[in-house]
Amino acid sequence: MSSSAACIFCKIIKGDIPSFKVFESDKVFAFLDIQPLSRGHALVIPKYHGAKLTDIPDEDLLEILPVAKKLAIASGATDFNILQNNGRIAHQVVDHVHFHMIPKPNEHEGMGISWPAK
Ligand code: D5M
Repeated sequence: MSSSAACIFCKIIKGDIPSFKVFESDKVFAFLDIQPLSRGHALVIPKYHGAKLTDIPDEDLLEILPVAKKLAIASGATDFNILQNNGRIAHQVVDHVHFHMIPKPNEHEGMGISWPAK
């Protein structure tokens, strides 16, 4: 799979930069966000380099979204955001396609997070 030497997420996939991995399959990797907006905030990425959503074939996108859903369930939050930024104006900072899964627990809800997601 193609990788970019300069890409921080490619380095995470290779294990050159540490991460808290929460899921991995042949094509998809997921890890906790280093600047979490809530407890359990995770990033789901393809295991090859593609900068934007438009660089990823549909069949690969079909593998990524179910992982975000799986992590949302594993987070224990019934409310959550799935967020995906493309380009600087849209607030993309890391140029490797990633889906944010951001749990939004309410005050009455425990967060029974169990990583890694099964
Ligand atoms: O979001 C990029 C996200 O990537 C942002 O929430 C921080 C996160 N990030 C950056 N470096 C790391 C490392 N090393 N580990 C985990 N998370 C990281 P964007 O949608 O591009 O604005």
